[in-house]
Amino acid sequence: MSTKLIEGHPFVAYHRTTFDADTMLARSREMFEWMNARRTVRDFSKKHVPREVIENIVLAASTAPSGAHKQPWTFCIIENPILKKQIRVAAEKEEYKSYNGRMSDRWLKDLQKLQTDWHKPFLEVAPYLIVMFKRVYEFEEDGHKNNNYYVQESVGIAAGFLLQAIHHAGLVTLTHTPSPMNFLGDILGRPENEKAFLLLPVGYPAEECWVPDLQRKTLDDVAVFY
Ligand code: IYR
Repeated sequence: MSTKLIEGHPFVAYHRTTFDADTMLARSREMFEWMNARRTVRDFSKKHVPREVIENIVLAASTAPSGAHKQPWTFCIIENPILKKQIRVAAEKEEYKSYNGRMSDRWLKDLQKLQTDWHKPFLEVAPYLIVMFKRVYEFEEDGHKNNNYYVQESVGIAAGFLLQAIHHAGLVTLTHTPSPMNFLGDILGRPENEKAFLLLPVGYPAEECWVPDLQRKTLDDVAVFY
């Protein structure tokens, strides 16, 4: 591997496999079709998933680009049924308040097609919960705080990578956002520089698994070519 120093900083030569136009066309189409088959799932099986699969999925997510390569994220992986129960109870408490007063009528109406409510049984059924925390700042060795850069963007991209890795493994997930989410940091004993970002149950779909019949926007709906 060839390396060199630029202004004293190590660089490595980067070589990427490239493809001819036909191969690219086929690969890009296959990738789209594969991603288009992903659905958000709320009906999970209890079936065990090997821990190493989850480790690989998290490693894949952590390859996401991030501001100044700070990788400002922590993934908490919860298998312990007592913790899962605590998380379910706390999430349902917040969600109950959201569905019964905090969310607007328009919002509740928009959610009717998804048929969600404050009950969150999947938080105990799925074999794993992954909680993504964003690391708003880091504690330096001398104890002072340094903000990370583009934290929201970086963690959002890592979440996308995580979803893709979960889907690629043949598993399913849900981007669950109980609101407010502070209870997750409390239950998991996270440090004050970490704020909960997403809660994802991960596992196999239940044998009987239903998802809403949603259509995705077309290319014309979402893209403008200049
Ligand atoms: N966080 C709530 C409500 C909810 C909000 C949106 I926007 C959704 O797309 C789905 C659900 C819940 O998880 O039920």
